Amino acid sequence: MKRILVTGAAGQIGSELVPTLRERYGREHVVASDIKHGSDALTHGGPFLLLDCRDADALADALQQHAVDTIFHLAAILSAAGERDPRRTYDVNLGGLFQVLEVARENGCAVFTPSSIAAFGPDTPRDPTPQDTVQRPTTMYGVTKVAGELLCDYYHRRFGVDTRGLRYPGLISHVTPPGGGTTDYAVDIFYHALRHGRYTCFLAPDTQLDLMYMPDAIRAAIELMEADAERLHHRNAFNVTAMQATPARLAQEIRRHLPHFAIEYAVDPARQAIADSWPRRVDDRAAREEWGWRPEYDLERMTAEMIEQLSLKVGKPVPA
Ligand code: NAD
Ligand code: AKB
Repeated sequence: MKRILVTGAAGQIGSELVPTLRERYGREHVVASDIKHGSDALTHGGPFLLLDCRDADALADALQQHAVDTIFHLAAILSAAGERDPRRTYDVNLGGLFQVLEVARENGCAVFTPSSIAAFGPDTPRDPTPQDTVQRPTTMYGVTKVAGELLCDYYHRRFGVDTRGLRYPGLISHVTPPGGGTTDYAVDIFYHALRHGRYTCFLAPDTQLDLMYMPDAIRAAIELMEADAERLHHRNAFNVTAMQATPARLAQEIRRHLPHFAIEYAVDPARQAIADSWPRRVDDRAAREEWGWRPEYDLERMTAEMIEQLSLKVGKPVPA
């Protein structure tokens, strides 16, 4: 049975990953941690610690007290927030990962670390983006993601730490709002469609990016961590995707459910520049071949479920 520590557990991914892990491995076997309290379910549904991932002593205590053998390291600052405070982004994203890898090495833990489509840059082939290709990102977030992939490779090669990771695309979910990324529009659009019947998008209508619905993202992380290590060649940076969409295409899909939904555009040059430096579509064949990755949600299915779930949360759509 795995005993797990999740860092950054109160964020968009952690608030859904933790309940899934607790259901699978037992509630007492999954310790959620963050620098802030999350939902009641997260904080009271099993062990919870206030923990800064840069604090090596606190990390080591947590691993030893709870006999942890696996760390899901989610604590990070995302792309748009990262450009507002590059110094803190470097400190949390790389400083935190370094401490996590060190305590993992000392305590014999496996480590899951998400990378991102942000690990690519304007020199990368954009459609499709190969698994192994040029990585010269132009954001601090992207720089920390590439360096993080390399650090994880290093700890595996040099010290035998069982490090694994995915390059997630923009994630869409309805439990916890996203934490300051460039793909946040693809979540905001649903809240605004239901609450106000309209949305002003900060990316241009034809900006195509890879997206994924949260249940697929959670399943991918667990499947990768449970995969046969012998089969993993790209262990720390698997391209994964589920769908490609532009704001205009997503709006069109939402209109199938909410026919009066209107979208307008007020492009934010900073976030548009970030999106324009990322892939339009990644090639995820390595993940499919090495550990059997298959997404279950396409644009149509994800949109239907987001509207159904968010209607329960924010109320019925506004009348036309
Ligand atoms: P999020 O911003 O929603 O959550 C991150 C959490 O980390 C927050 O709850 C925050 O309080 C916590 N945190 C910040 N600094 C911390 C510190 N010093 N110590 C401990 N906790 C700290 O992010 P998320 O969307 O859940 O992302 C989790 C991981 O997945 C990150 O590595 C992110 O880069 C990656 N990722 C996310 C997406 C996405 O679309 N959500 C896409 C690609 C990759
Ligand atoms: C962001 O937009 O920063 C994240 C990501 C793709 O890493 N959603």
